[in-house]
Order: sequence, then C-alpha cells, then structure tokens
Amino acid sequence: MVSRRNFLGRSGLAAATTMAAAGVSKVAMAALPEPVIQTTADTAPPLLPKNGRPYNPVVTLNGWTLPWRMNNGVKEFHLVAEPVVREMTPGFRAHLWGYNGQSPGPTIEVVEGDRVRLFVTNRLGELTSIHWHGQRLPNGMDGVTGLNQPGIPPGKTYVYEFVARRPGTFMYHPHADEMVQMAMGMMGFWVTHPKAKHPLIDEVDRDFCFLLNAYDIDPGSATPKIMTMLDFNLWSWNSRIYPGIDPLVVRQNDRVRIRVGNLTMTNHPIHLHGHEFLITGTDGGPTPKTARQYEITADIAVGQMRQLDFIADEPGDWAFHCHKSHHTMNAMGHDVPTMIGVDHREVVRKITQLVPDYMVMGERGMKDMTEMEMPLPDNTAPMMNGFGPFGAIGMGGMFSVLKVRADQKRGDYRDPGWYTHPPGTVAYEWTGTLAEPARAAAPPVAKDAVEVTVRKPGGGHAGH
Ligand SMILES: [Cu+2]
Repeated sequence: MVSRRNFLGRSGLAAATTMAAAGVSKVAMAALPEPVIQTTADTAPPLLPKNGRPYNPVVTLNGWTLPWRMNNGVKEFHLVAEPVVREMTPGFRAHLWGYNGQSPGPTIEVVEGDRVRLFVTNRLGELTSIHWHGQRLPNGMDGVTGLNQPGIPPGKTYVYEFVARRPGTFMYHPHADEMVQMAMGMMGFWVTHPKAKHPLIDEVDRDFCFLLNAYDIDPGSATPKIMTMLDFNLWSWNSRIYPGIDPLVVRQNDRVRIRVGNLTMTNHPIHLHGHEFLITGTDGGPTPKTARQYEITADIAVGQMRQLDFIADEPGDWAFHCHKSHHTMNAMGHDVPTMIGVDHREVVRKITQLVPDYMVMGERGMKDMTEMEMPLPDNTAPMMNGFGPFGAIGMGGMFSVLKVRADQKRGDYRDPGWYTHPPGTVAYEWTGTLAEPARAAAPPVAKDAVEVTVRKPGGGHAGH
C-alpha cells in the first residue's frame, strides 16, 4: 500500500494518474486526507484500528481496508474513483474502473455510532456518485444521482457524512451510469462492527469478506464489454478468478465468519465443503437466532449480503465455490456443441488438410482442457487451471479453498500449502475382484444403433 505521493513517479501508471490528478485543484487537495492507493491484488493483513474504538478487523479476500484519519472525532476516508488495472489472475490483467488503485475498492471498516466523513474524488471521464448500500443515513447522503444529489463531475470531490447507525455487513457502489460503472468494477465492501457485545453478533476468530462480481472480457482483450446483460465469461470474487483467489486460511476450531455481497446480474449459490454454517446476518442486519438454520449452500441474490458463521473443526483443504458450474470456469466461448462421445475422425481428417493445427475438443468432456497446454491469445486467463496435490483441479472462476489447519498460528494468514492427509484417509483405487454391479435393466440395443468410440484429443484411443 502506498500513498498517492509515493505512488507518483514510481509506477507505470504514474503518468496517467498525474494527468487525472491535474483535474483536482491543489487547494482542494490540501484539505483532503491523502488518498491511499493499493498497487497489488494480494490479500492485505487485517488493518488493526490505530484509534477510535477497538474491534476485530476483517480480512478482505485479495483486497484491503482503507486507512482513515481522525479529525475532531470524525473518521475521514478518501475514496478516489478512477481507472485501474486489476490482475484478475496471474497472467491476466483487466482494465477496470475502481477506487484507490483497485477493483473492488478498499473495504471501509467502522464501529456502530462512528461519525464518518467520506471524500469522494472523481477521476473518471463521466459523472459518478456513491450509494452506501444498506446504511441508515440522511436522505441527501444516499448517493442516487439526480434523486439525492447532482452527479460528481469529473475532477471534483464531494463529501458524504453520516453516522454508522447499525452494525452489519454493507457495500458501496455508484448510482450514476451504474450499468456501466458496476460492469467496469466499481464497488466496495463496508463493515460496521458492533460498539459493544451484541446478543446476535458473536465474536469470531477469522472474519473474511468479498464481493461477487462478473465481467465479459473477450480472450486476448482487457476491457469489459459493458453492454453484456447475462452472458458474462468471468465470474469473480473481488475481481479475481481462481487460481487467482487466495485461500481462506483458518486454525482448526476457529470461529469463522464469511461475509459475501452480490453485485452481479444473477444469483450465486455459494457452497462450502466439510462444514455446516448458519446465516447469521443479511443486509437487513443480524438474523434472529430462532430464524437461523444450518446450511451448506447460501443462495445470494443480486444486491444481497449474507453473513455465514461456522466453527472450522474439520482439518483439510475444503472447496468453497459457487455451485453454478459455469461460474467455476474462466473465459471461454459458450457457443460450443456437446461433443461427448462423438467420433470425429473422418471430419478431423478433412479439416486438418485445411487447418493443420485443428484440435478436437470435448469428446470425453472438457476436463482435457486443463491438461492440454493450448496456446492462448496474450492476456487470456486459462479456462480452468488450478493445480492441487493430485493434479488439475479443473475449476476457475468463483472457487477457492478453505484451509483448516491444527498448526496454523493465531493471526497467521499465510498459505500453509496443501493439506497432508493422514495415512489411509484418501480415496484409493480398488484392485481386488469386483462383483457385477446392480444396474437397471437396459432396453435391447437397436440393430441400427451408432457405435461410439471415445478418443483422447490429439489422437490415440482413451482405452474405454
Ligand atoms: Cu455463481
């Protein structure tokens, strides 16, 4: 994390940001808290509060919390809306819009009852505003352009001020050209911690948060297609796609909270392996205890927040992902016919006479794609390329791993590597004799049935 002053002159982005900064006058900047800019997509350690009332800070997955300045008892933050370059996964950078150098913007963390003053500087080429999703606040601070305030013109700074009246899980996003601005990645998380012990908000050891977002970026390009309504090709958490999403590292028996907000155009059933969680809160606030039920999947609708609490008592590497299977894939075309079981040999022979490098895809399913080192256009995320201790994981997109370890030190968020399974606890190959398995009676095979031969792409039989 660097301040704007340090940032200028030592980054490739410096020239662009200097030009943009020229739009804000020196006098105006002098009264503003120095904007803090993040330049990496790493998960920052939780930001312990230096002043104000204490709380246990959150960990923003592949993100960070915005530092503040105390000014006569008011917590002052400075958000800068601007174009950013976001590394969505190693090898793939997207040209997005965000706040303070990143998309999503930094997490804002405050305490119930805090008076908050947020300076918002617009370094985009068009009007913007910020809506503080879920907050109780004066109507004129609600951020809907045209309804509650004029849009913030390019180069100008507006001030929002209100008291964080209720504790919980919130977010912020523009209400100005919002279809474009959210499709470009403008959003951020907001957590208001309770000011005292709260009967419905348990203390936890690990408190993670991230936003669900989605982009449509053609392979080989870097800018989202903002007119896309439903057919996105990158399903991300905090504008990162697996394997670019950091694991959620916890100690065995930690009380864990995961806060998730959805600013995509569809719902996401977020699914955790190995544990059951309680939904302890929504954007409406803490959920009454009598209304909580154990779940392993939380469907998070558009515009919703969900707060999931559980005890991480099962050691291991547990998958944690959106259960819509297309949402655990990275950029790909979806206009592909199903080829499972189709014998292409004759047509391939003809095509390769014209296109020598032609490759058959999907005869056995698409998993082969994770093993083939296919040449991709520059700046393209592989469709799915996470590798685990047993080979290709075969997922991308909205996927990560909850790593529960008995020997992780308190406060240590470093990736401990892959789980070492105790002997005899991994699924294994059966090599003894097998009885004929029971199966439903099949209808007799028709005389004119097509015999299907399954082959591995690139030639050779798969031996089925
Ligand atoms: Cu999803």
